[in-house]
Amino acid sequence: MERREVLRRLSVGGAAAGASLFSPQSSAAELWAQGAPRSTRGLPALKITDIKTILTAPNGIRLVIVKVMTNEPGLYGLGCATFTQRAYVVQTAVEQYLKPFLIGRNTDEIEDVWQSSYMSSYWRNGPVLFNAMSGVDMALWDIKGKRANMPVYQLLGGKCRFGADLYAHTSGRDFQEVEDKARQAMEKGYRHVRVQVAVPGLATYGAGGARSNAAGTGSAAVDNSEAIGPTNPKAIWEPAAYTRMLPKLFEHLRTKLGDEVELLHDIHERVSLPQGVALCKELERYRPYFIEDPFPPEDNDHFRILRQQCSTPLAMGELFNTQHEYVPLISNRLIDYIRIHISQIGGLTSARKVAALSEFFGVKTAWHGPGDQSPVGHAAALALELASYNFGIHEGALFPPETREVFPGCPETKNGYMYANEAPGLGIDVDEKLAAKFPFPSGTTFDHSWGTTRRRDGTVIRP
Ligand code: GCO
Ligand code: MG
Repeated sequence: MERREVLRRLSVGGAAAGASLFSPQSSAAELWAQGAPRSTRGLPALKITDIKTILTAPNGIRLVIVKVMTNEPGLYGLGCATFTQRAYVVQTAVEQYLKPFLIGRNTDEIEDVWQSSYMSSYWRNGPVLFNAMSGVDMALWDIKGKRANMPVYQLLGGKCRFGADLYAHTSGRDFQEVEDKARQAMEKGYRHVRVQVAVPGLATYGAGGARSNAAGTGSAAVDNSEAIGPTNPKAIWEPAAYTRMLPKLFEHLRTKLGDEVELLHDIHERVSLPQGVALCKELERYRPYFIEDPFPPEDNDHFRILRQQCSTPLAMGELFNTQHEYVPLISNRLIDYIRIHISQIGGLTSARKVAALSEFFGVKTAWHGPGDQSPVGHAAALALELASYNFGIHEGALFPPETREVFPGCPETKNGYMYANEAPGLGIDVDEKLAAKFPFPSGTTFDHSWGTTRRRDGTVIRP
């Protein structure tokens, strides 16, 4: 189309703005202001009037929820900004920095709110700032969905599956206990189970020890009365015994449970490069659905070496913040599942781009969804999963009764699937009065079991 014709059509659309519209003298700001009314045609203009955080721990886990209020009475959005180990810093980032910057902004402009928030500090992204932005971002998608009277998955392209396959968490002190728990999950309809087993005498991730809950979310109450340090670690970890034991667990489970069930495992970045390669090679014959986080993000280049050695499917990403970390792994086809934490990378606006990019490189989504992702975050992940062709699996966190009461509209789980509840927006609410009845655990600002796992010689290691 001719430039003159474009300008003519735009001028007709914006007749109210007068003859000066798009004149060569107009500043970018004027053009922007003149364009705004057209973008909300048919709907009243909606502005952000307030933003706040709701801190609650119905399950003993420190959740941070962001609530974005608008000038339409009763219309607000919710997002998840949870970062359990630094929750109060996220609260400050939302309330002291994003709130004053965003009040008065048009709620429709989700992409622009994201980009301008991103550029509102010279040093960008990272934990805390991105958690805060994720919370606001999800809340704006929630508002847009409510405004359109549609579930968010509709705005993202509409359903391409009826529900999201879930994996159950199972863990045990020994092989038998893991097998029993896996069977229980399978009886409930799960087709995928994550299996973690304790290594005697060691603080094994996900199976008791340093953090004793199954999801390893760090919510276990910790006694901080004595000084923890190199000579008095809270938990000991040595990888050798674990790398010898894990293939035996898979052998046991394949023999007892058969071939049909999909088995998953999280290494939690606790082995060296040669150990990770050897382990993934050995596990290949048991056909795991995926092996997660063999290495930390700091060692991203290890994946190139591992990838050449075996066909074991690899999942990676819950610790990533920014595209510098994950784009090379995706575009070089070095992983099979991207496990980014949506409440960590900037919300749905970032995640939908990651999902689209991943599809073109044969990488599926397996968004991080442990107990320290709030149900609001799970609802956001689910919306994207229902609309993404390259969805792989949803990490199945259980929502205990207290959590369900605090968050009416929690996604439903049945037969190993998670279902959207079909309400407009993210479909989930928060009962603020009830949330206030579950304050953060008192004593410390986070569980000091983090940062206290050590080798036998006292060297501190990753959790
Ligand atoms: C997982 C994760 C979690 C993390 C936790 C950290 O795969 O579910 O590894 O269990 O350890 O989210 O706070
Ligand atoms: Mg993990």
